Amino acid sequence: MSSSHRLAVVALTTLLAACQREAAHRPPSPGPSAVTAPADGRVEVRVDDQGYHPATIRAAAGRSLTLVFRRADALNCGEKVKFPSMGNLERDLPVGQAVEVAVIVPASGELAFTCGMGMYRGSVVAQ
Ligand SMILES: [Cu+2]
Repeated sequence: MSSSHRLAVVALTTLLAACQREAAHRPPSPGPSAVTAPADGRVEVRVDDQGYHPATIRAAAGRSLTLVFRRADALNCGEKVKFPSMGNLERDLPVGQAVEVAVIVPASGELAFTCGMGMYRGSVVAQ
């Protein structure tokens, strides 16, 4: 194994360990963990070491929403957000910057989003 490969493995392992540690110590999340999308369809989602706030967004089936992700600090593993059911769409979330992702609420069920390693989880739930 080359040293750069070994470095990558160490970095990945460290990140994964941080994710798992956060998941294990996660207290009940502060504030509302679920919201109903407002009339204008813009939903602010804070990303911090407790995951996504809100983590559940309810909205009418088929409508368009704009999720506005804002990562609070670099001390969390939310540097990427992924949407597995949207062709694995992936966006970088630089600290403090608003990153908009346009989504369509599914006809039924939910549209999931996760951090890069799938530890933080959120969803848009059709209602
Ligand atoms: Cu993660």
